[in-house]
Amino acid sequence: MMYKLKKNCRLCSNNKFELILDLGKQPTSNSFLTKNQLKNSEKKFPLRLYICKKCHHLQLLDVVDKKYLFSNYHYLTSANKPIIKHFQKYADDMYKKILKEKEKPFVIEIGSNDGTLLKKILKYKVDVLGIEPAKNLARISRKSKIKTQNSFFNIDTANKISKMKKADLVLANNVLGHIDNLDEFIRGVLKLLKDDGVFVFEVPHALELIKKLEFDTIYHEHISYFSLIPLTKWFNKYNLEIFNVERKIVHGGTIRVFVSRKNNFKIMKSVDKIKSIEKNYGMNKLQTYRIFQKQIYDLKDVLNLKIKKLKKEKNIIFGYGAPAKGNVLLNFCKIDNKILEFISDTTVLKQGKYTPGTKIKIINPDNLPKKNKMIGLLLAWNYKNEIIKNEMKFLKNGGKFLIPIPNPRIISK
Ligand code: DWN
Repeated sequence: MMYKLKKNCRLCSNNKFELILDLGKQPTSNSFLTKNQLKNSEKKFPLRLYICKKCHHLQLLDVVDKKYLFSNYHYLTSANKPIIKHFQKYADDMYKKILKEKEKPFVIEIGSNDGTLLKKILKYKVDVLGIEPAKNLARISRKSKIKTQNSFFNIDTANKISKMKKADLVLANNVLGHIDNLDEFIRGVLKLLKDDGVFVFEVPHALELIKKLEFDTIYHEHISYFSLIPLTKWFNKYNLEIFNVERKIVHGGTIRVFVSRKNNFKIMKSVDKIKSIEKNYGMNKLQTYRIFQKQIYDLKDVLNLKIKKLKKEKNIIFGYGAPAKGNVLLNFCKIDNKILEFISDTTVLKQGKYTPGTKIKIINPDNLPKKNKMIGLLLAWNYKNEIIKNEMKFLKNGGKFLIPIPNPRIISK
């Protein structure tokens, strides 16, 4: 079964929703194509964001089978230098805040990707275990001497591991949003954790998505889009509480959430602070999302008009970065290989392949033609600052960037 329609909210089980944004039928955004696959027809699925009318949790109800999404995965944590830096600080922070005082601490990361974070935690002489469903990524992680179980995380995996050893710290970064059955997931985490263990996870913050119009981060892998208020009620059902939250700038704005069994830790001011920011922005008001929907359709029109004008002025427009989110934007705005000549990307796994739905060839940035009037549509806009710093020569030679989110605009030297 490749696809199913969910009927109940993943956090509160309510069955009343409001459709917030319909991005049309799209291919899954990490299904990059080989040259031979170009002639085949592509599987497309509805991509629609809903809000639960009871707890206001944002989620997809069109669920694509996780084996189809994750068994051979193109996203490599280590392909992005800014993320490697982010995970270095993350590892230092976990050691200082949670692991330093522990005797022989044990850390488990669910969705450990290529082991980038666990490799940095390992340096603190901490026992680590990765759980990663994608074969290609588990293989890379093991090469870095990270004990890695190649499987999806579920209650059976949790039972087997917890019989051997319980964890002081369970991590899950950009994973919770990918989980269809969150209740089974958290029951599994509870099995892994020592009584005073801590569950730390990082997820894109739904507030940033709505506020900064980050509609391209809505894709089939991302089933849930989290805010603190609905999460707090959900954790309460499991005798868990959020005792700290930190806002991070990566991936368009994420929250790092610290959870433990009730009364293990003093609840920090950061929790109420972020809840009030969510409330003040109207994250629990349907009107907020009706405005968001109109803003996205306006953004699409402005971007397409800008591109049309740039093409008319004989500019060469190419895609800069081939992130999963880039494919959502390209398919929703109908920007295909007739508009973008190619896309450059540093991920070797993606080079030589083609984007799903729009069939644009992905090239190594070293092969970017040195021509005048080159304009890079910055699909990897979440790394704008780092990329501009690295591409000063491109800008000095007259190159420009077209930043699509939150308002389409040109950046030049
Ligand atoms: O949730 C997820 C997020 C965390 O990462 C995953 N489901 C999938 C993935 O989403 P993404 O593909 O949108 O992630 P990135 O990290 O925004 O992708 C950036 C892309 O841009 C990569 O393919 C690498 C490329 N890149 C580049 O070509 N030049 C990145 C940088 C920094 C560069 O200088």
